[in-house]
Amino acid sequence: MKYSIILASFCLTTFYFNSAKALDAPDGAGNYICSNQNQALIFTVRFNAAYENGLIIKEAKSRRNAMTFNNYYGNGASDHWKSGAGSWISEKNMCYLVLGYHKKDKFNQRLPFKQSKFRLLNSSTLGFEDANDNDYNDTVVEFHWVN
Ligand SMILES: [Ca+2]
Ligand SMILES: [Ca+2]
Repeated sequence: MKYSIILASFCLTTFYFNSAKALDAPDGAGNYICSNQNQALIFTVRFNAAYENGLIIKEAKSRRNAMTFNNYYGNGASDHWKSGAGSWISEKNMCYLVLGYHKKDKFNQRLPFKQSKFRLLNSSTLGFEDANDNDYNDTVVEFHWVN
């Protein structure tokens, strides 16, 4: 009994630290970004990819999809997606996770999405990679705080 409690707290602690690591940097250096009491965030998404790319902005706490973008929106991508390249303004006082996905093809309902690697290109730009050339420009999202 004692051991299972110790094991459970160990697992929870490990999980906490792993999640905390993934949710790096409250100042926006990472894919975890918060608006604040006075300022919303504006996200501007562009694509430079032949493969199907999707970008999902999730509310960090609820994991609810707040906004989704797809480079084949209106051109074959399923209508779960809300937009092609473009901008979206967040709520205030909310934290978001920005996640990129891609398929190894143009839109193709039979292929699964894979999560894309990302890199902070500068202090306000995240780039995602859908292949091996490591240009990290396949999906690019800029974010700024706005009043
Ligand atoms: Ca690339
Ligand atoms: Ca590219």
